[in-house]
Amino acid sequence: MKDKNFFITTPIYYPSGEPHIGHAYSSIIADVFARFKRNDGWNVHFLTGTDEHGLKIQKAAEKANLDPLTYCNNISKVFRSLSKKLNLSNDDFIRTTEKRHKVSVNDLWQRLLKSGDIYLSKYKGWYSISDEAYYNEDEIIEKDGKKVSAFSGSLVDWVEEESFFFKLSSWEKKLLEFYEKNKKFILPLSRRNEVINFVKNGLKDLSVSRTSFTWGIKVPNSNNHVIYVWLDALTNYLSALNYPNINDKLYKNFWPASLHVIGKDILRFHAIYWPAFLLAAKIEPPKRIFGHGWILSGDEKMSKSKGNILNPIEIVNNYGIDEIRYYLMKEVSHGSDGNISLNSLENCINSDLANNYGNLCQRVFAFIKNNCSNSIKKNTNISQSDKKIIKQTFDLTKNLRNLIENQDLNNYIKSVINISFLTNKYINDEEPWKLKKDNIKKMNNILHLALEQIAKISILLNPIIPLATDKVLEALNIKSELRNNSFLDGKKIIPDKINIHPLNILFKKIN
Ligand code: ME8
Repeated sequence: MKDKNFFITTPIYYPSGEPHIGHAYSSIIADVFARFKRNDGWNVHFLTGTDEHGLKIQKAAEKANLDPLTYCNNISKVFRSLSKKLNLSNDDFIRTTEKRHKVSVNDLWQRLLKSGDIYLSKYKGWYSISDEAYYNEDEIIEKDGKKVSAFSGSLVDWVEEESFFFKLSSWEKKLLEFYEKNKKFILPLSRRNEVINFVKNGLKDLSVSRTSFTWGIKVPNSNNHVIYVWLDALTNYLSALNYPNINDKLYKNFWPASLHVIGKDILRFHAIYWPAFLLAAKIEPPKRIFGHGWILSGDEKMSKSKGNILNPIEIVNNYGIDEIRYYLMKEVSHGSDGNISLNSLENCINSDLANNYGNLCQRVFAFIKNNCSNSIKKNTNISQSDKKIIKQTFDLTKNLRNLIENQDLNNYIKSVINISFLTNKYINDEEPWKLKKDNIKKMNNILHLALEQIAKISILLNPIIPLATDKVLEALNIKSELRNNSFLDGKKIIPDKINIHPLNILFKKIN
């Protein structure tokens, strides 16, 4: 069933230095969507990888005194191990130095040549090695006597060289029609407007090959040109599905991609160049580009060149992976930029994870262990306050799929953590500990409902904090194949009589 297939990607990372928290942020967002979709019964293919060609990498290799491939072999491994450290559930990790990728880029190039969209000329203009991007004259400013991109602040060099060009200018109208027809191709909407305005201002043809260095995929039938690293890199999304073999199962099931998660700094490449290349090659463009904001340190984007990097591995080692995943997904507003700090990370762990969700699980499991020998049986009488919390939970869950559909993770998490808050309040109000002597039936009902609530919250938080929620679902004796979102369609999760296992502390409070 083609409709139930979901292909989601992260950007492929430049292995030009150590990974930082911005990389982790892009990856975790994509991982949360991948996990939610799996829990929602979709056949998911989740891709990440490394972007290994171009001048930026060639220079980084020279600096490290290594040939580019050895250099990339080393650093690509670091990114691969980061994906483990972040508990990413990726199905594949692609490297642009792999053969499957080169075959794919070659084929795309030939198609663009055949369709008449590529011609040979000369490039004269600005280029930023750090962004691997060409900039127009009106996008350049002077800072401390140096020419930099007004957009990114990166240094630019003047370049004059023979180059193949892609006829981007001829795709202007068709791109605008495409955006109009696919209103949610770019989210959030502020980014969509940004892109549309840029295109309306006029597109120039794009230089898609370089001759002043060699580290890249060679232009077919040309000795001295290598393919522009962005045309090369974007194609990874096709290579991983075994394009150009369009009869391959992966390609058939998963192209067009459902969602490319990217940072706003690489929006132009994904939302303008990529659909233009694909339309020209007569390949269907992806369905959605989601451009998240930047993680800031002070007021600046965190990046290697600015030297203000938080190391994700250190943070994971100090605080735990679920903790950092939850914090980044809840507190950094996904559409806009967000400041992060260890102080607000600690506050978030304490208030939401330790005091709210963690406490809810702990108190209910401990009470059932101490008073009911780990076993609870529901009976039919249901009280007004039971009805109330069931209704509140239903109201908070009915829009969750829609929030995920629109990449609104912040509000998704707020709704789910609110259910946990309301469940804690329900227990406080119902005071099951007072019913131990006289009304064991009612006490059992309250605890049963509390467990059902915990199961729901745990399944809904599972994409964000997989380790902790798996422990809870395990302790609830819920088989892994039943840990899915079908309760959103009205299915019950736990049986009327349930035996549970003791649960250890999930989140330690930070003092
Ligand atoms: O752009 N805050 O790779 P990259 C949030 N190779 N996100 C950030 C960030 C920050 N401070 N810093 C970086 C590339 N990112 C290309 C991608 S895809 C065909 C090629 C995000 O390693 C950035 O926005 O420079 C991007 O989404 C990702 O990290 C990879 O950045």
